[in-house]
Amino acid sequence: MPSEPGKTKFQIDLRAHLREQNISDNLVHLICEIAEASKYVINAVRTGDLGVAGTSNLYGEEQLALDVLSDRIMRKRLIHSGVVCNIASEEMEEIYQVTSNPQGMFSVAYDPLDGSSLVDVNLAVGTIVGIYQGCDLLQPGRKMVGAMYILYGPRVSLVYSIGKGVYEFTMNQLMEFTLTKEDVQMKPSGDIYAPGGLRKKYTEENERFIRHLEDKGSKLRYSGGFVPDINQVMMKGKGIFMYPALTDSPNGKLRLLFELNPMAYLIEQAGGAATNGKIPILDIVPDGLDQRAPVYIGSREDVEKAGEFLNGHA
Ligand code: AFP
Repeated sequence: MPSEPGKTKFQIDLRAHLREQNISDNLVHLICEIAEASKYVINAVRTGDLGVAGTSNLYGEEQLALDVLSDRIMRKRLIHSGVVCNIASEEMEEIYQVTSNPQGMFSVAYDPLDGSSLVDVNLAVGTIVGIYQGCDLLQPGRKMVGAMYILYGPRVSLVYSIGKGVYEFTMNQLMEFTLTKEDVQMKPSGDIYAPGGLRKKYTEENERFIRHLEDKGSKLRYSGGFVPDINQVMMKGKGIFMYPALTDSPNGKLRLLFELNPMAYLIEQAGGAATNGKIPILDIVPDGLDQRAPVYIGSREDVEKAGEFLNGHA
């Protein structure tokens, strides 16, 4: 990959890197706008009000002031990008149509501040984004033209893919995102497991799968934040995250459009896999914005093994 004169490829910033990827200027612009928005979100996370907003979201969950503020930051930036026609977020009741740009080239589904309930105990949180060509958001995730997340941890990192591998950028002291990892690749099998949901509500199949992971020597690594938990599995290059069906919630907890699709896209691009136990997450046809699905995501062989346990073949 050529880089700017006088710079090594690991000093290159996000915009310069994207310009080398042979994609449209509009997609470069959109990804950079989301990266810019994340700088305001991290500022809100670091200094904003930790209280509740007094409202609830599409799922009936109490919204925190930070959820609402992060959503406004993201939405405003997307509207003003000039290239987006439809926007949906975990914090919105319905699809937001950008009337000033009805012919926009892209639609965006995002979770502005995933794991927001962890900010008060100072754990890592993140923003998750899926990008679709055109104005239809209710498509299988495989139709996405790009996905990314921004992780607000001890450092701020941005991990993206446009279907040409996975790249990690890290925010430097000038608040620029510069390339820190290219072509992130996962190993076929790993020794980390991150299981969400109350264990006493696991089905027998999931219980047996967990015992299998423990017997093979996997270490428990679960923070309760989807972005840091996925980032760990992806950047260590091994392991599995799961949030299974529970006895009282057959579709688990995590949201297809706002959480699972973007992460499944990134993990597949890194050579991993993501399934709901039956089919790849990216092949699920969404029937609504609020759709949830069970998920097993990470190293390919570990995800396949989960499928064997769930379908009675192990
Ligand atoms: P919050 O945004 O309510 O903190 O939920 C975070 C989340 O959607 C996802 O980031 C985690 O992986 C998952 O929920 C954690 O759920 P449990 O608390 O049930 O483990």
